[in-house]
Amino acid sequence: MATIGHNNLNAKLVLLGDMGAGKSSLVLRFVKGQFLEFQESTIGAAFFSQTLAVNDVTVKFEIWDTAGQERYHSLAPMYYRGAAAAIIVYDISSTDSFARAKKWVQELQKQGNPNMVVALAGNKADLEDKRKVTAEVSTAFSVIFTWNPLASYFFYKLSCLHLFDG
Ligand SMILES: Nc1nc2c(ncn2[C@@H]2O[C@H](COP(=O)(O)OP(=O)(O)O)[C@@H](O)[C@H]2O)c(=O)[nH]1
Ligand SMILES: [Mg+2]
Repeated sequence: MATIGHNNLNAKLVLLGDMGAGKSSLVLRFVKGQFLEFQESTIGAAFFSQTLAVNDVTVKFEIWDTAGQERYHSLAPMYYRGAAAAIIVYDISSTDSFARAKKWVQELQKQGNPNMVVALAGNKADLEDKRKVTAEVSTAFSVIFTWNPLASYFFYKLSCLHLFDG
């Protein structure tokens, strides 16, 4: 949940998505501005924080980077419960990762905080020539729409390989 102090806001952010989609890479970009070609798999979940100044408010993101493997699935509610925002990451070159992303949308719909800001991130945009996921994005969105028309939701096409470069 986002909590406000004197011009300070703490926001819990959770990353969900299939193993290998690029969740840890996205966090590494956001927190350190780096990219690792051989990013190690996350075990369980990892915690990071990043503070940003937005206008005259300081936002401290408390970030939970989850593992993605099915065997850790039962732990996920611990991380998304009370989160102000969730980023569901998939790999545009993997239909399996997109199927998994849709499952996360449905799980948040059933069990997540209804005011949560949800972003769907189609990662590895640099692999455009290997793209497998195209117009299907709208199907995931129709779920979010019917879930809560007042909630905020976003879609990003991104590449951790190039993100924030230059
Ligand atoms: N080409 C490309 N590879 C990426 C991108 N983002 C992540 N990767 C690679 O994909 C693999 C899995 O990334 P990782 O962040 O560990 O995925 P996670 O399991 O979702 O945390 C790693 O080898 C990354 O280097 C991207 O935007 N483009
Ligand atoms: Mg990871």
